[in-house]
Amino acid sequence: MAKGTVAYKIIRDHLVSGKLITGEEIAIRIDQTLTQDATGTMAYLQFEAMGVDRVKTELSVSYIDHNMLQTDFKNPDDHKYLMSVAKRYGIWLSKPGNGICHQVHVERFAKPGRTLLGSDSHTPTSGGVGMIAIGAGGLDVAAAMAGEPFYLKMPKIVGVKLSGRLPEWVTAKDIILELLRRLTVKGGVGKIFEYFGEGVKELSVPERATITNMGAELGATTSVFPSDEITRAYLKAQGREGDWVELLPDPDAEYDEVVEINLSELEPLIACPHSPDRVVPVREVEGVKVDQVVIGSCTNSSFVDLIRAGSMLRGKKVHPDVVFAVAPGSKQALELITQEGVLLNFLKAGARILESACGPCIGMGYAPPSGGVSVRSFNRNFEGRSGTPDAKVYLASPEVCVASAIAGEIVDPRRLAEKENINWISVKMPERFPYGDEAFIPPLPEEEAKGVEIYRGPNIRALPEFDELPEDIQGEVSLIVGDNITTDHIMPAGAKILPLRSNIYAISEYVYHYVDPEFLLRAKKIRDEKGKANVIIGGENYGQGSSREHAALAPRFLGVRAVIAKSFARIHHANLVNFGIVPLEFLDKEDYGKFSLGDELEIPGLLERLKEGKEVVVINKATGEEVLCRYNLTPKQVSVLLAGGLLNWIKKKQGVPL
Ligand code: MIC
Ligand code: SF4
Repeated sequence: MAKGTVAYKIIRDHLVSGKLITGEEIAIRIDQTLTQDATGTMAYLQFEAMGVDRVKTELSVSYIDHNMLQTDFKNPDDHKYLMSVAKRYGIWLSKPGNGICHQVHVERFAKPGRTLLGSDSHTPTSGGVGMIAIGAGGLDVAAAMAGEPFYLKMPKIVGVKLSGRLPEWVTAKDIILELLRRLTVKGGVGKIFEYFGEGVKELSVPERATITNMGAELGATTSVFPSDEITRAYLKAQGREGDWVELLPDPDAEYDEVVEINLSELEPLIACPHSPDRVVPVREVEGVKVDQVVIGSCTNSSFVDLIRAGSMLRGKKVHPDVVFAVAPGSKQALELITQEGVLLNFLKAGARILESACGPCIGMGYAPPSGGVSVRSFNRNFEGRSGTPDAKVYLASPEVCVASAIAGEIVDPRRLAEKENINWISVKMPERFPYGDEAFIPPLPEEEAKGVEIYRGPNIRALPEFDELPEDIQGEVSLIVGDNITTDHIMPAGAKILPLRSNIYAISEYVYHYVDPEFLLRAKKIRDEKGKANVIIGGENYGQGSSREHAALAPRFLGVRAVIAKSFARIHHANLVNFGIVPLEFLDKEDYGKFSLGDELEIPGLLERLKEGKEVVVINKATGEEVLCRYNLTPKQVSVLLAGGLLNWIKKKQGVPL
């Protein structure tokens, strides 16, 4: 039961209901929340609908970092909405340009021993300072701001024992890539990864945050490091020593499982297109010609990353065939590399300097050329995510990125360093960081806040209303997909679609756009002309990746009422429930093959069966076959589904008219 571990202790101290037994439903109190603009507008529309006067958390922060292109009124309208909501409800606001939410949160707000719920899948980044930080859909975060606890199944606590010392040119990124190589993108579902052992002392807070950040790619609930003297020194340099508490695993702590990594045996690794778990040693793909390189994203854009990358470039030039860019993770990191003179190295080497924002990571600018190869220090390389459908994106440490930018081809940094006479440097932690707090707007006092009017531009459309779950489902198979479908497949982002996040009517036109452009018309026909429910058939790990609830909300709007899959990713599963789509799992995975596009289906007595906890029968009317399905739903989730979604459920609970 993992007693005595850091994760167990934090969860125990925040337990509101349930027993700390793996797989049992628990509810935990949420101390802090974060949102970003792309999920935030919807989260705050939902929060507003809950009729609460002021956030009930210790701290809530609204970041603007994703939708930054501002090619027309849409994004700035959303920013203005978010700024007014923050003022109205007692929320901190981090202005555009201030940095990527996770990076900034670690720097300025993350607190050891506390809980954080964020409407972004990389929220676990703050686990790098010893907090339980979980990514969730916007609606769950809105509920937490309204004072609701967060419900989850008690995860398994996996101890990752780090022994040995990282060799030169091998970094934190290689530790998490090694885990992804071993465990794959679904290896972490239902698990918390807690790091322990001698090797932990080798890692600074930003390096720990790289690991907890990319733990999201394992499908993990979260990842956590202990809070030790290294954490204390970091928080002190941030002017926040008062936020520090020591949090170490007890000497007799027992993990549910243990994975061991000997740091001394690692070498530079790289994830090949198009999945973060297609990991091989860099030397195996050496020689692949590179078109563009970028250092940035919430995974690897801290000052540690930038200082080392910038130092490698001193007196060097980016290869003439390569375009190289840097997007510092925060204004603080940018200020620091400016002070240290490292920014100049980037400029002199021929780098483009991008804004401190998500940018290329989510296809917001800097897309690769057709069929191009891009080497990035990021965390996701799903097909098409960069904005170029046929680009090939590789993921690696900033050091591998710089080496490849200089060489014009993928190269092991150890080999390049030898050839080009580049020395490895260990980065010194500053005594005091430039805080960079100018770009935060603190919450207004309660009385003043009450008078603030919320701004709503034409890009913001009210949420559609959804009905309750019908007794039975009469449906049709409108799409069949394979394993590891990502939320980028379901609800793509990028420069054209991301600005539509506050308008469900407009964004739903792009559901499964690149997977099957015919899906939209089919779904609408089933919904409007045939008056039936759309049913999607999926493979393993359905809905991995982002926390975007639009990947559930928009399909629900198009009439999807059930997804039948071999298995689901955690956040998407919760989002489906939150928007009233029933996630069913094949009892026998072979039954996946028993459905064809256009088959008519019936799910008789669905409502009763959910209420009674019985397995569900899906009748394929086209073949006459019956397939048994189960569901992995807690009692609370069943009642949410019956209500037609979480918003209806909360409104009922709070006595707000539906
Ligand atoms: C992502 O990395 O895919 C995002 C964009 O940050 C998402 C959130 C979103 O879709 O807005 C995430 O990771 O949750
Ligand atoms: Fe932003 Fe990319 Fe991090 Fe998502 S993964 S929060 S898009 S930097």
